[in-house]
Amino acid sequence: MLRNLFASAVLLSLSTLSLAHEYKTGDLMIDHPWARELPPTSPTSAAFFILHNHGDQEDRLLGASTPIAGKAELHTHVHMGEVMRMQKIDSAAIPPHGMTEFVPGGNHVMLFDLKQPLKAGDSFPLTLEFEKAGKLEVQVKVETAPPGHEHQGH
Ligand SMILES: [Cu+2]
Repeated sequence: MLRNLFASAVLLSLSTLSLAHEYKTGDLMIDHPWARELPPTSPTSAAFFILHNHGDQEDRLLGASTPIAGKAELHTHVHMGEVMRMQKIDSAAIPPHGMTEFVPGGNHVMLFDLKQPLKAGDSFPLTLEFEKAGKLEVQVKVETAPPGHEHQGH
């Protein structure tokens, strides 16, 4: 019974798409959360967005969670000699009157143990937790290519 309730709650949030694809909480604005479509066999994916801070104080993204993945971690890419490797980070600062980008080849929210394939056109809920602004649920759109970004990093 609880399982069914949980499943329909997820389906419901999948079908409620907002038109303006940005979210606000306190002084923060979360612009265009998206994830790349991957083959159904892929057990992991990543979510991206741009965090704007319109306030006078730094805030920090502390973590993320989503019902479609077993685990979500904040990651960044670091240069290890010639190669780029992913590394888990504890938090990401968003400077006052500045922004922090989560983009392919840089910071991202890593999604492990996906419970459903990510298909272009779908969306899924992702809860972001900020040090000052608190928790906020956003809808992540699944897309085939980064929006407006031709440069895909490495
Ligand atoms: Cu990663």
